[in-house]
Amino acid sequence: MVLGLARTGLAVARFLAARGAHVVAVDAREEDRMGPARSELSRLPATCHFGPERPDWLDGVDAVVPSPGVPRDNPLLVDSVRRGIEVLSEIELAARFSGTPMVAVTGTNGKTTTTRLLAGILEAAGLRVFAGGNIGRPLIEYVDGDWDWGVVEVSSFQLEWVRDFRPRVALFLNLSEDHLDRYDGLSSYGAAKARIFAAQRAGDVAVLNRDDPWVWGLRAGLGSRVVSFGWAEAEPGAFVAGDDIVWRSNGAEERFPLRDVRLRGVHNIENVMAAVCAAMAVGVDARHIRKAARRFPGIEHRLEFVRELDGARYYNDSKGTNVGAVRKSLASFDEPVVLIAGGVHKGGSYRVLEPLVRERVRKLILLGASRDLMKEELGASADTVVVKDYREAVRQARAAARPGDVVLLSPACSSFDMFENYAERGRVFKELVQAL
Ligand code: UMA
Repeated sequence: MVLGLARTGLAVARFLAARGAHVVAVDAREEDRMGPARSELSRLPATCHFGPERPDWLDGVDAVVPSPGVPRDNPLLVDSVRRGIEVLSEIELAARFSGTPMVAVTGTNGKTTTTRLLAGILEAAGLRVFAGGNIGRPLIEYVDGDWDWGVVEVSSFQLEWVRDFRPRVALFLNLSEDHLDRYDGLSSYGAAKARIFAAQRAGDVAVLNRDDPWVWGLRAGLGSRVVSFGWAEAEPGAFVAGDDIVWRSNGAEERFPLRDVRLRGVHNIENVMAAVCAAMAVGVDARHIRKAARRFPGIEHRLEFVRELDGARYYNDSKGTNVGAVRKSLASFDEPVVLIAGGVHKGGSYRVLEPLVRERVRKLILLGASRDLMKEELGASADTVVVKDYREAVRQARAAARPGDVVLLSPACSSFDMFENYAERGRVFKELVQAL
């Protein structure tokens, strides 16, 4: 059974059908809301069920592959567990069929930047490499390719149902509140992410953030070799000394000049340190790392510079979908910030942003489903206005910004109240800013 039929589910159904399986394809959407997926499924050897789940759909099913967006309390998953039917995530299925060694990257923030940078480093070293997973294209689509290495961004959702998924190098970048609509607290969210290390063995490498107490606390329980990154000197791993990132292990040392890093923000230095640790563990020559770091421009929707207008600089950080990300984004600017935020509330509190908002935000512009809650929690810390849509938000931002300011879209929320996804939100914001 393939449960959930969007990007992941369709790719899994295609993969299984190509290997001779009969697929039971299930989605909670009604048939007339399935879009182009419906016609693709009709060409596969598949029995399709749409709409509210029924337990008899599981009859005769050998295994269930849920999409990342399907929560553990979905009735078909609860029933599968009760009936002893194996549940495995798409990355678990892919790992069982793939012989490609993998570097896997998880953490609340920085995953995509680190994944792309690492793929760039391995490419610069002449390796055939793919970058897949949560980043956009499901891992299962790379199983049949001819690769030296794969770099996989993995989310907590994808790690909920893994057993034998065994990355040779696994990175856990950081943990802060996110997805509390799906987990009952930080530790169950973190525990799902920590499954990235579950199948690792002695020859494998775990890359941990020494400055994140929750992540660093995992080190004692791991079966793999621990390498770490952090701001203060320690080894084996990476730290910052003077104008360099320094990597040190067993008497060997390499230096990576900070001036080569084009990315903005202290958190990006952490992402580069993590990538250095992973690339060194893979065995890449340090000069390829330096070359790839110099070339890496960053990723779209993550502190992405849009334009300068009347002396104010506009940044699109639509991928800042949780408070941890917004905190790091705000901390990246010394200039006064006009902040646009709001969207779908994911649980948790915005109050952790209070000190930074008070210190840096000239004007807070709120919109979307969470606007009233955000106003209640942050409104006293900055001059705040609530607006109805993005056009109005961008107009107000322009009016509030003075020369030298930064206008920043960094929502702390997901986008599904007004957009298809964060990428569409970011594109709309950029278009409105360009049209000013
Ligand atoms: N569905 C059900 N029953 C349910 C819940 C959902 O049938 O109980 C169905 C929906 O009707 C829909 C499908 O499941 O048809 C949606 O599945 P999905 O949400 O897993 O969507 P995919 O397109 O397969 O995208 C997933 C990831 N989505 C999520 O984790 C929510 C994508 O990550 C990922 O890029 C893609 O697989 C490929 O690996 C996105 C994301 O938001 C970017 N990730 C979160 C994040 O980064 O914070 C974790």
